[in-house]
Amino acid sequence: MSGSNAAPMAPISRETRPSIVGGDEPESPYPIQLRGSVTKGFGRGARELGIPTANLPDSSLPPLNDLHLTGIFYGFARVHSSPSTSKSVSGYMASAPERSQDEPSTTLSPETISSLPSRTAPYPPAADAEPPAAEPKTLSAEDSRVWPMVMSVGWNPYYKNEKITAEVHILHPFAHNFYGHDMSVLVTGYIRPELDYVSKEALIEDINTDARVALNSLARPAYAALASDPFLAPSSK
Ligand code: RBF
Ligand code: MG
Repeated sequence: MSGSNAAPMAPISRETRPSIVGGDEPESPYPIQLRGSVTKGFGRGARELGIPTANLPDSSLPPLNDLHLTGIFYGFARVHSSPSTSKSVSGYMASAPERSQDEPSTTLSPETISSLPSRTAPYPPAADAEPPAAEPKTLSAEDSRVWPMVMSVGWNPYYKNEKITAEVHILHPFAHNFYGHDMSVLVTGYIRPELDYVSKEALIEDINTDARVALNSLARPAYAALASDPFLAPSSK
């Protein structure tokens, strides 16, 4: 992935943004499969913006690096119910995990997708508000379902980061934080490049628009069907 920290400044008025992106069906190279153990980021998303993000480790990023495209993407994600068993990050998996027998397959209809709220914050509880559990935490059935997501890939020009990150904002209000859990992410399309902003409020507003655009875009049947893609099936771990 190449680029610089010089992102264009967002126009003052963003009222002209389209409410849906891409064609009626995902086109190559989408969908792109990412998988990794959720890492702790700056904690800035939840604390400062009210928009928590689950960060993917560097080892999960090769399929994105191949794209040579930074910016905001959309698709589906599942946080797997049990914490990652491996100490090292699991990274990108080329093949889908086995579907376990006892977990029901969850489907998301176009109607359900388009009626999901685009605002989910505040969630999950701040990590320091939840002391590390003695036993590994298992997520609830709701928290470990497939949900729509928006993902920011790049340098966060507004915050002038030095290192590229991939942060996933899942459109579901989680009951618990899920650091250390495996997350499968199916990227179905691109929304926009990263921009710099005159204010934090302007950035938040554009992220909320991204969420609305993602839900509208995912409600198209060919995209909604990907919520049941085997790659997103519950992990056998
Ligand atoms: N940061 C930016 O500096 N510019 C952006 O255009 C931008 N867009 C984002 C879009 C989405 C959907 C999300 C989840 C984050 C975005 N961010 C952007 C990153 C934001 O600054 C970051 O999540 C917080 O700084 C927490 O690390
Ligand atoms: Mg984060």
